[in-house]
Amino acid sequence: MRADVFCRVVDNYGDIGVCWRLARRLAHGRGWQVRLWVDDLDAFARIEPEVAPAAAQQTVQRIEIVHWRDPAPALEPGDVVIEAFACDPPPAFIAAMRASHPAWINLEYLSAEAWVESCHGLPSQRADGLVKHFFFPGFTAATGGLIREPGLSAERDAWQADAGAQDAFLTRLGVPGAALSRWRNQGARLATLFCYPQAPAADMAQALAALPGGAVLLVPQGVAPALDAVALAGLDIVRIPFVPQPDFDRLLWLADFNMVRGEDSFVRAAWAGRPFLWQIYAQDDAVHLTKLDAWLARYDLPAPARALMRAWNDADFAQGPALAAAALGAPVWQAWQAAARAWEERQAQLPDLGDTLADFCTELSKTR
Ligand code: TRH
Repeated sequence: MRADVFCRVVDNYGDIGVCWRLARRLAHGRGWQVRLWVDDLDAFARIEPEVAPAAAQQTVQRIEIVHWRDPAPALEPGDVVIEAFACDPPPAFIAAMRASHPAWINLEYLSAEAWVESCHGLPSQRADGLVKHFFFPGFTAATGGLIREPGLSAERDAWQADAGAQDAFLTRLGVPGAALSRWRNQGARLATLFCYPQAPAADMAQALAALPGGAVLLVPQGVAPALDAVALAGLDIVRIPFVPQPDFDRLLWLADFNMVRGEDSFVRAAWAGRPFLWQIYAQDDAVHLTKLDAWLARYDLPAPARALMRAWNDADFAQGPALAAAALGAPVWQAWQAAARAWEERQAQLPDLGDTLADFCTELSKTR
């Protein structure tokens, strides 16, 4: 199968993060010939350093990457066209699709809301004769599922068992020996922070510092700049570089506690099987809080952890430090760890989105 995947980087890294992961699943997992169209190669290069930002066309990890500019290069559509998040392929490309009639998918944003199940897979007939199908990621078997590579559990478990490799990795990221030793030998919690600017990061830093044993907090460059002015006795704040996606997974797998955001890092933190806080992407009219609650309703968390998750996404974090102290301290912490493992194990039973999407497209192609 030859697939064109279209990605417009609206903001941040999630759009390309999801598309790059999907492109690799289809190319490496299913042997598809994938062409990935991306409008912002600078953002792409931050999560995949093999990408050359100035190249009009290039091949990385057996995936053809096209810099999607205006006018778009005139290329023949493949068997499958996947547009991510309703990003609209170029008009000339759609005109060419009218001749070849590829399977056409709109990959939607992730949501735990119940209506997603009834919309997943629905066709939309266009006036020009083409049909677009809506494909929804999700948390149940009636959706497209979540991206999860087949070897993930084994790779993660081996990594989590290999303290030497973890230490070498953290040292390579610039984590000082003293911070490492604090985590390994003095009972400090190792946390990561990848959040939006409005996150109450300084308050959370206070809560981490107050933990028995304190904490080491790893923060990618540019994230939560206010932390640069924070100095607390119980907390080492360490700036780390942006890393390629596979290394970002390793980071999430080794930390005790991850604070993540958006869509892709949220799913990847869940796959770590460890407690995490999710900062959902804010939308107008607080629509995102409905989505957050829909997800919380599916995730059996101890009450203080649930309250902390809600507070982390609230404009008012007044109760946050007290909630963090309760959720990160014993015995809630142990219950949260167990809940994170249970959720991960349950979700791992569902098919991978790469497979469900590939199967869906293959079926559609038969009816072309
Ligand atoms: O960057 P995000 O906030 O992206 C978003 C936004 O919510 C966006 O509006 C929405 O359209 C999109 O998600 C789906 O957060 P997210 O989704 O977690 O994406 C970050 C990506 O960056 C993810 O693929 C992981 C990757 N990443 C690295 O590869 N290395 C790193 O060092 C870091 C910090 C992230």
